[in-house]
Amino acid sequence: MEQIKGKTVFISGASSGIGRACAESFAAHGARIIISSRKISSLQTFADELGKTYHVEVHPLELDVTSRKAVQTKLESLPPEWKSIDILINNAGLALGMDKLQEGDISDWEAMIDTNVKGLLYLTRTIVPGIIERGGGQVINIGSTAGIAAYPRGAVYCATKAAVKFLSDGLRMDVVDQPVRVTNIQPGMVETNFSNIRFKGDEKKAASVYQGIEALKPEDIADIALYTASVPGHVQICEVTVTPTNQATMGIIHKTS
Ligand code: 8X3
Repeated sequence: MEQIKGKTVFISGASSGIGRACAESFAAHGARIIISSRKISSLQTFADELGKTYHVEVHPLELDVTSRKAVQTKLESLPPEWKSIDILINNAGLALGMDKLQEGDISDWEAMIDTNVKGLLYLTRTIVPGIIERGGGQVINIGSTAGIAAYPRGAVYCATKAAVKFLSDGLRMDVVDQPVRVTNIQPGMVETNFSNIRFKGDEKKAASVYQGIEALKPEDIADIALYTASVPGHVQICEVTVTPTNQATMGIIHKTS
């Protein structure tokens, strides 16, 4: 198995949900972690907790991935001991609104495209050349089952996740002659603040998404990310699609209530 211990892992959107769970699981296996998020306040406390619990180094980085300039300058100005990133986890992403396309809020679309697609691209473009130069590593993108098939009132979100799938596939082709693995993890329903953000704080609506079904937990996705990074170096897990047992597709969900 590949050694996680001592690897430097960069995680975007690490202050909550899947990103936070990935930080925990990689730290628990001895990785050094750069946790990045727009909100530095919660990151600092989380960094301290991780460092204390797992005795690993953690570097919190305030970063808005939608800003091309910020991605470039903040990555360039990382302290030297944090510059050699081995694993990039492109997790930052969001859904906003559930409107018919013809009635959609254009600023919601822009926020999703800027974060889920452009943010992922900016980080990939900035970090992958160094990964290649240093002799290899891995990019783990957090896609979605929404990237496999569209669903009503989700066209733009689904399109951004389809972009994540094709950017993963394309990058895998472009680094095929390098020891760089590219993995796209496509989760179905995961209980995080995803729906709360999508429904802009309407907690009732958000809670109803997960009522009557045992949704995936962020830790389930983090376990998979860790597994894909732990398999031997000659093994590339290209894509993982994972849903709760009672979810077959976005539209086919068995709920008990
Ligand atoms: C989240 C999955 O089905 O809510 O990426 O769009 S879904």
